[in-house]
Amino acid sequence: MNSPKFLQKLIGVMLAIVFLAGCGAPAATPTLPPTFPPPPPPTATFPPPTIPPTSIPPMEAPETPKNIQSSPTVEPVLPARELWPGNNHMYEVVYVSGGISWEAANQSAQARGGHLATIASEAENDYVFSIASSSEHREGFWLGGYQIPGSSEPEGDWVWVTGEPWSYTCWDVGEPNNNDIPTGMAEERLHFHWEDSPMWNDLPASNEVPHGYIVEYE
Ligand SMILES: [Ca+2]
Ligand SMILES: [Ca+2]
Repeated sequence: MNSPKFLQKLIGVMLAIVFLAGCGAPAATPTLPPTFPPPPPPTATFPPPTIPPTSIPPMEAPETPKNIQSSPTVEPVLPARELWPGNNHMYEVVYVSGGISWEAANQSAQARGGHLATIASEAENDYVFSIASSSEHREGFWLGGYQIPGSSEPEGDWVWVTGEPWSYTCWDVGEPNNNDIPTGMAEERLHFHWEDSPMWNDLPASNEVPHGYIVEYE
């Protein structure tokens, strides 16, 4: 019974069994965990928000600084005009922050209906100085005196813009000196030398250091 043929058949049957066992229905593919996390669910897309035009405030033009002006600031220092009982004239102090020349001040005073203040007496000088003075030691305000061209220097032929007599003077010590320091220019216009002094000085007509003038209304 244990012939080679029998053994061969036995081996063949066993191989067939093994073959069928290994080659039967394909084994189910093992479920492997995903290598990468699943993609996130698509996010909902929303249209860009729309803002009603009415909710957007209109662009406003930049505000112009009120304290910056292209021309000199002209403003009265005191209540518009003051009456001096000494002659019943009105006086007005006009402050020009950037300075002003005598010629410009003279024209401005006339445009206001008056003239640069003319001083006929010590009482008038004291009064006019009292309304124009301050504790600041700066060049004082223009007055209505000037020197006729070609006059003898430094004191010859000073006159008032009104033509009234040049009878009273209140020159500061050493003035008039007809010498603008440091330019050396001739001086032929009148002003209070300093804000804190009633004394006078002569200055060039083009000088713009005085920061105001005094108008007299008759
Ligand atoms: Ca002079
Ligand atoms: Ca002078």
